[in-house]
Formats: sequence, structure tokens, C-alpha cells
Amino acid sequence: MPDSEDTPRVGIAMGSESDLPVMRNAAAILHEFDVPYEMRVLSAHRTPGVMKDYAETAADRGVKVIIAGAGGAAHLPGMIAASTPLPVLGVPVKTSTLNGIDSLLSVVQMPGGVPVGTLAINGAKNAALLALQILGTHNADLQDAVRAYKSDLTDTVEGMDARVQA
Ligand code: RP5
Repeated sequence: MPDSEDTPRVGIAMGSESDLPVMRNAAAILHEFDVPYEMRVLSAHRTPGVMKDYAETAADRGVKVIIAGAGGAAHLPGMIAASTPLPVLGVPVKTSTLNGIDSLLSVVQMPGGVPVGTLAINGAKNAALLALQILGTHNADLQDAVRAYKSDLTDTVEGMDARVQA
């Protein structure tokens, strides 16, 4: 299994390039934490063979967590989860017709035995943070960085509180 510091540890998959404005929020967080990732457009419906091959080979390529985002009949996270032992985090992408409720229900309602950890609609940022927290269970430096990130959040909200009270 590849094990250099450049080996992508997180795979970001999306069903269409139209998902990129949402899914690049995941990439931004991974970049901020200096965690190598790879990003692919893989469609459960339009490139099923490529998607399956990606999912089946990800673990052997050194990927530890997959973030998959799709909209509408959003089967990509579930179909990837069906083909890999890696944890899959699903991001339901907001749609123009049903506001992403269709995506959310498609991603979250997995059958027993094939879990997808489902984030909020357009929740790509939190998907990346959760991926970092998963990686952090085996990486003390990364866990410390997540701790510092949360501490910054606390400082930010305490600042808000101070301003509102002033
Ligand atoms: C899904 O269909 C994609 O994930 C995307 O959210 C949606 C629409 O895709 P495009 O028609 O924009 O390619 O498979």
C-alpha cells in the first residue's frame, strides 16, 4: 500500500462537475489542514464501472476515508459504500427542484449493513472535518490541529458574546 506523505488520504467524489461549488468546501478544509486528498467526478448512473473501480481500489491506494457528494437521485455515496470497506461520508447536494430533500433522503436511507455517514444538505465542510477527526484517531498531530480548530471556534463565539453584551 502506498505510504508517502503525498499519498491521498481522503477521496472526494462527486456525481457531476455541477457539484463542485459545494464539494470544493471539503477540499478547502483538507487543504487548510495539509491533508492530501484526491478529487474525482464519478457518477453512479453515468459511469458506474469507473465508480465501482474507484471504490474497490481506494483502500489499497492508501485512501482512508471517502467523502461522496451527489444531488437528486443521489446514489453515489451508497454505491461507493457498497464497494469499499472504508468509511464513506455522504453529502446531499442541494437541488433546484426539491431543495436537496431528494438528495438527503437518497443518501441517508441506507439499508442495514451498508452505512453512509450522512452530513447536512451541502455539508461538505463538516464532511471534511469529520474525515479529519477520523484520521486523527491514528494521527496525534492531526488530532491536535482539530483541537486547535475547535478552540478557535470557541474564541470566535466568545467574541460574539462579548460584543452582544457590550
Ligand atoms: C447527480 O445529478 C449529480 O450529483 C448532480 O448533483 C445532479 C445533476 O447533475 P448534472 O445534470 O448537473 O450533471 O448525479
